[in-house]
Amino acid sequence: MRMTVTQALVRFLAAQHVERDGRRDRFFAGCFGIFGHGNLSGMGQALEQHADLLPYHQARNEQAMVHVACGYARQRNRLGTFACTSSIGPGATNMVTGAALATINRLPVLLLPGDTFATRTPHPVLQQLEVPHDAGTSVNDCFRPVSRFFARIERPEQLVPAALEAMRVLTDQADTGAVCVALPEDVQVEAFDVPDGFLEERTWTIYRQPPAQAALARAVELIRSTRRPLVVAGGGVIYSEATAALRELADATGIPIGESQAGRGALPSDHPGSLGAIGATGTSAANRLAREADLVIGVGTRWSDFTTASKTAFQDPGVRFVNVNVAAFDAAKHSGLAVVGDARVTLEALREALEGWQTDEEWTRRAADEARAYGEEVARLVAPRAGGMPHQAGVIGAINDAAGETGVVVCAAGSAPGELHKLWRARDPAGKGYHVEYGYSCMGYEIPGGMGIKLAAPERDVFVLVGDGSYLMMPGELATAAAEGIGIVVVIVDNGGYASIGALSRSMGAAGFGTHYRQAEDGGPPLDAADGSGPATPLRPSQVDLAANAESLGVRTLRASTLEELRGALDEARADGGPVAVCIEVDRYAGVPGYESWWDVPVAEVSDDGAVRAAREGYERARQAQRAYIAPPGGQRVSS
Ligand SMILES: Cc1ncc(C[n+]2csc(CCOP(=O)(O)OP(=O)(O)O)c2C)c(N)n1
Ligand SMILES: [Mg+2]
Repeated sequence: MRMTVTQALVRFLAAQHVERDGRRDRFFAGCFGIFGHGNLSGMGQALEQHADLLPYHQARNEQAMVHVACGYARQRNRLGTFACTSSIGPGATNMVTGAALATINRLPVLLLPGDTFATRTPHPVLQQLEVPHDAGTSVNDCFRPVSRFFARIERPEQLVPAALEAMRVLTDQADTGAVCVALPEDVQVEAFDVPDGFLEERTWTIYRQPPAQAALARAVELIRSTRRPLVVAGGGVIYSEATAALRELADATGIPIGESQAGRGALPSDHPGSLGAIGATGTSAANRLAREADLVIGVGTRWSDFTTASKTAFQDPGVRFVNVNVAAFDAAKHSGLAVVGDARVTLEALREALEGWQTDEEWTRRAADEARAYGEEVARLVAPRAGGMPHQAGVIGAINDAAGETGVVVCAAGSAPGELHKLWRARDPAGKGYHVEYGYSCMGYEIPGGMGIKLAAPERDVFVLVGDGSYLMMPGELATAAAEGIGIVVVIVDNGGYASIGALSRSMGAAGFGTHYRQAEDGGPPLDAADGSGPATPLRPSQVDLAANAESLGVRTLRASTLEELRGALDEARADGGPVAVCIEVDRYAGVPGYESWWDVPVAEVSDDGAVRAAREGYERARQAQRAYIAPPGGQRVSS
């Protein structure tokens, strides 16, 4: 049949399905887009013509629409996503940040930026980058390093292989991430004879890859030979729907479980083997056991520096790693014994092979004792404080209660991700109640990410926890939530700027330089007191009214000044059904402490400032604990 490239593409997208464990669903829930001359007459025309096949949603910012797709994809365990169409130039490059986020977090999103004319006849067109030495380069080449597959459709026929390749990558659990198919504006509207079969319904089956028997056998042998094994659960456990298998392994063997940011909630917090967060933002329970573990079994984790506390978390001189991962790239990290396979199948196989074996009783008991003690610490931290402003930990406690068993909390950057990692009590057995984007930790992800989650799981309450800094980076998508009636609850926490970076700055011997929104009363730079107790000099009142801002975007807005008012506002917001913003000011200086952990951020080696020199000394001391984890998996003790 003869149709334009974009008409064929829209019909193709509507016909794609994905299947796992016998469950089959459409892969694309719809297409988000913002139109300009680079996609209006192509993608825009096709989406209008086929509105019944692929629903179109208008976004307010191209970066945000990629975040919506990511939030959706993560909530659906990567079994669905949105396509995103943009014009050429700035509309396209606005999506580059979203693409990086998707690829780093291994979340499938399909990006369809417009591109300059394939014929090059009218060049240079509006918004075109001219590269004197390379006629084939456009701004869309920025997508190459942040995409798992990139194609530019320079002839209509190229659509067919490119679309099929795009689908293979999007549905490949090891390879998935951003896929970019750049569409020159002239090619978008060109007609061609679409080959038979291209538009037929197609199902991409995700098979659960079993581990190699020999690798499994070695892993079992290694586990049996150790006394203090520890599992670190990553996002892969949740994506693979392996939370029940993880729990069964923990029950059968007594091996305790720590969790990365993406893996948080893989085991409910009330399980005796649940150590909760591990690493730089880890709990005392997880970090104490990590320090002594002689075998670390990473499941579906990519071992970011936060998870390993910059390679200081595991201190046993002979510590070894087993990495269960569907991606060989991650399975090989830390010179681990690579067990390449699906998390669920592999965890089930491990449990079977370890039948009757249990880890050292004393180790399991210690884990349970530490976990219980830390649970008491959490209750203390989230409890309201006497007098003064509310603290963010209290806000987290209130959201945790409002979320109950099935609500979802969403966050990405600032001080809240670390506090959530430490404080959240995970209750959903499938691990879908905790959604902190910490691969890219992208300010501005929170609101559109939350919208994507709500679109994927309308039956769940979605609580977006966003700092004032992150809010100001991307408030505009609230207008989309209002227009489309996407009922998220957005809790805006105002602490006068970048509290997290301010605290980091103080730890470097600086004084929160460049992290305040408010100005100092004396006209000098707004700085913190060295001990972190407050500002160095009084600050002027804030000129920004975030609640008024949210309200102006068409969202019902509630103001809370105490934790009790916040709890009431959260109940009211949940009952509302539409999007609601809840604003609360909190004490910028009341953070949750770290628990025997470290994060490698380098300090100036020379400085005139004594505080910086002292910070450097502390840094050099802390760095002594850093390890390489490079000993061969079957080899001798790790020396450094
Ligand atoms: C897009 C982007 N720019 C910069 C950063 C670095 N950064 C991390 S947290 C942060 C401040 C966040 O401020 P806010 O949302 O108010 O949270 P708070 O630190 O106050 O808790 C900054 C600038 C980032 N993560 N993302
Ligand atoms: Mg802030």
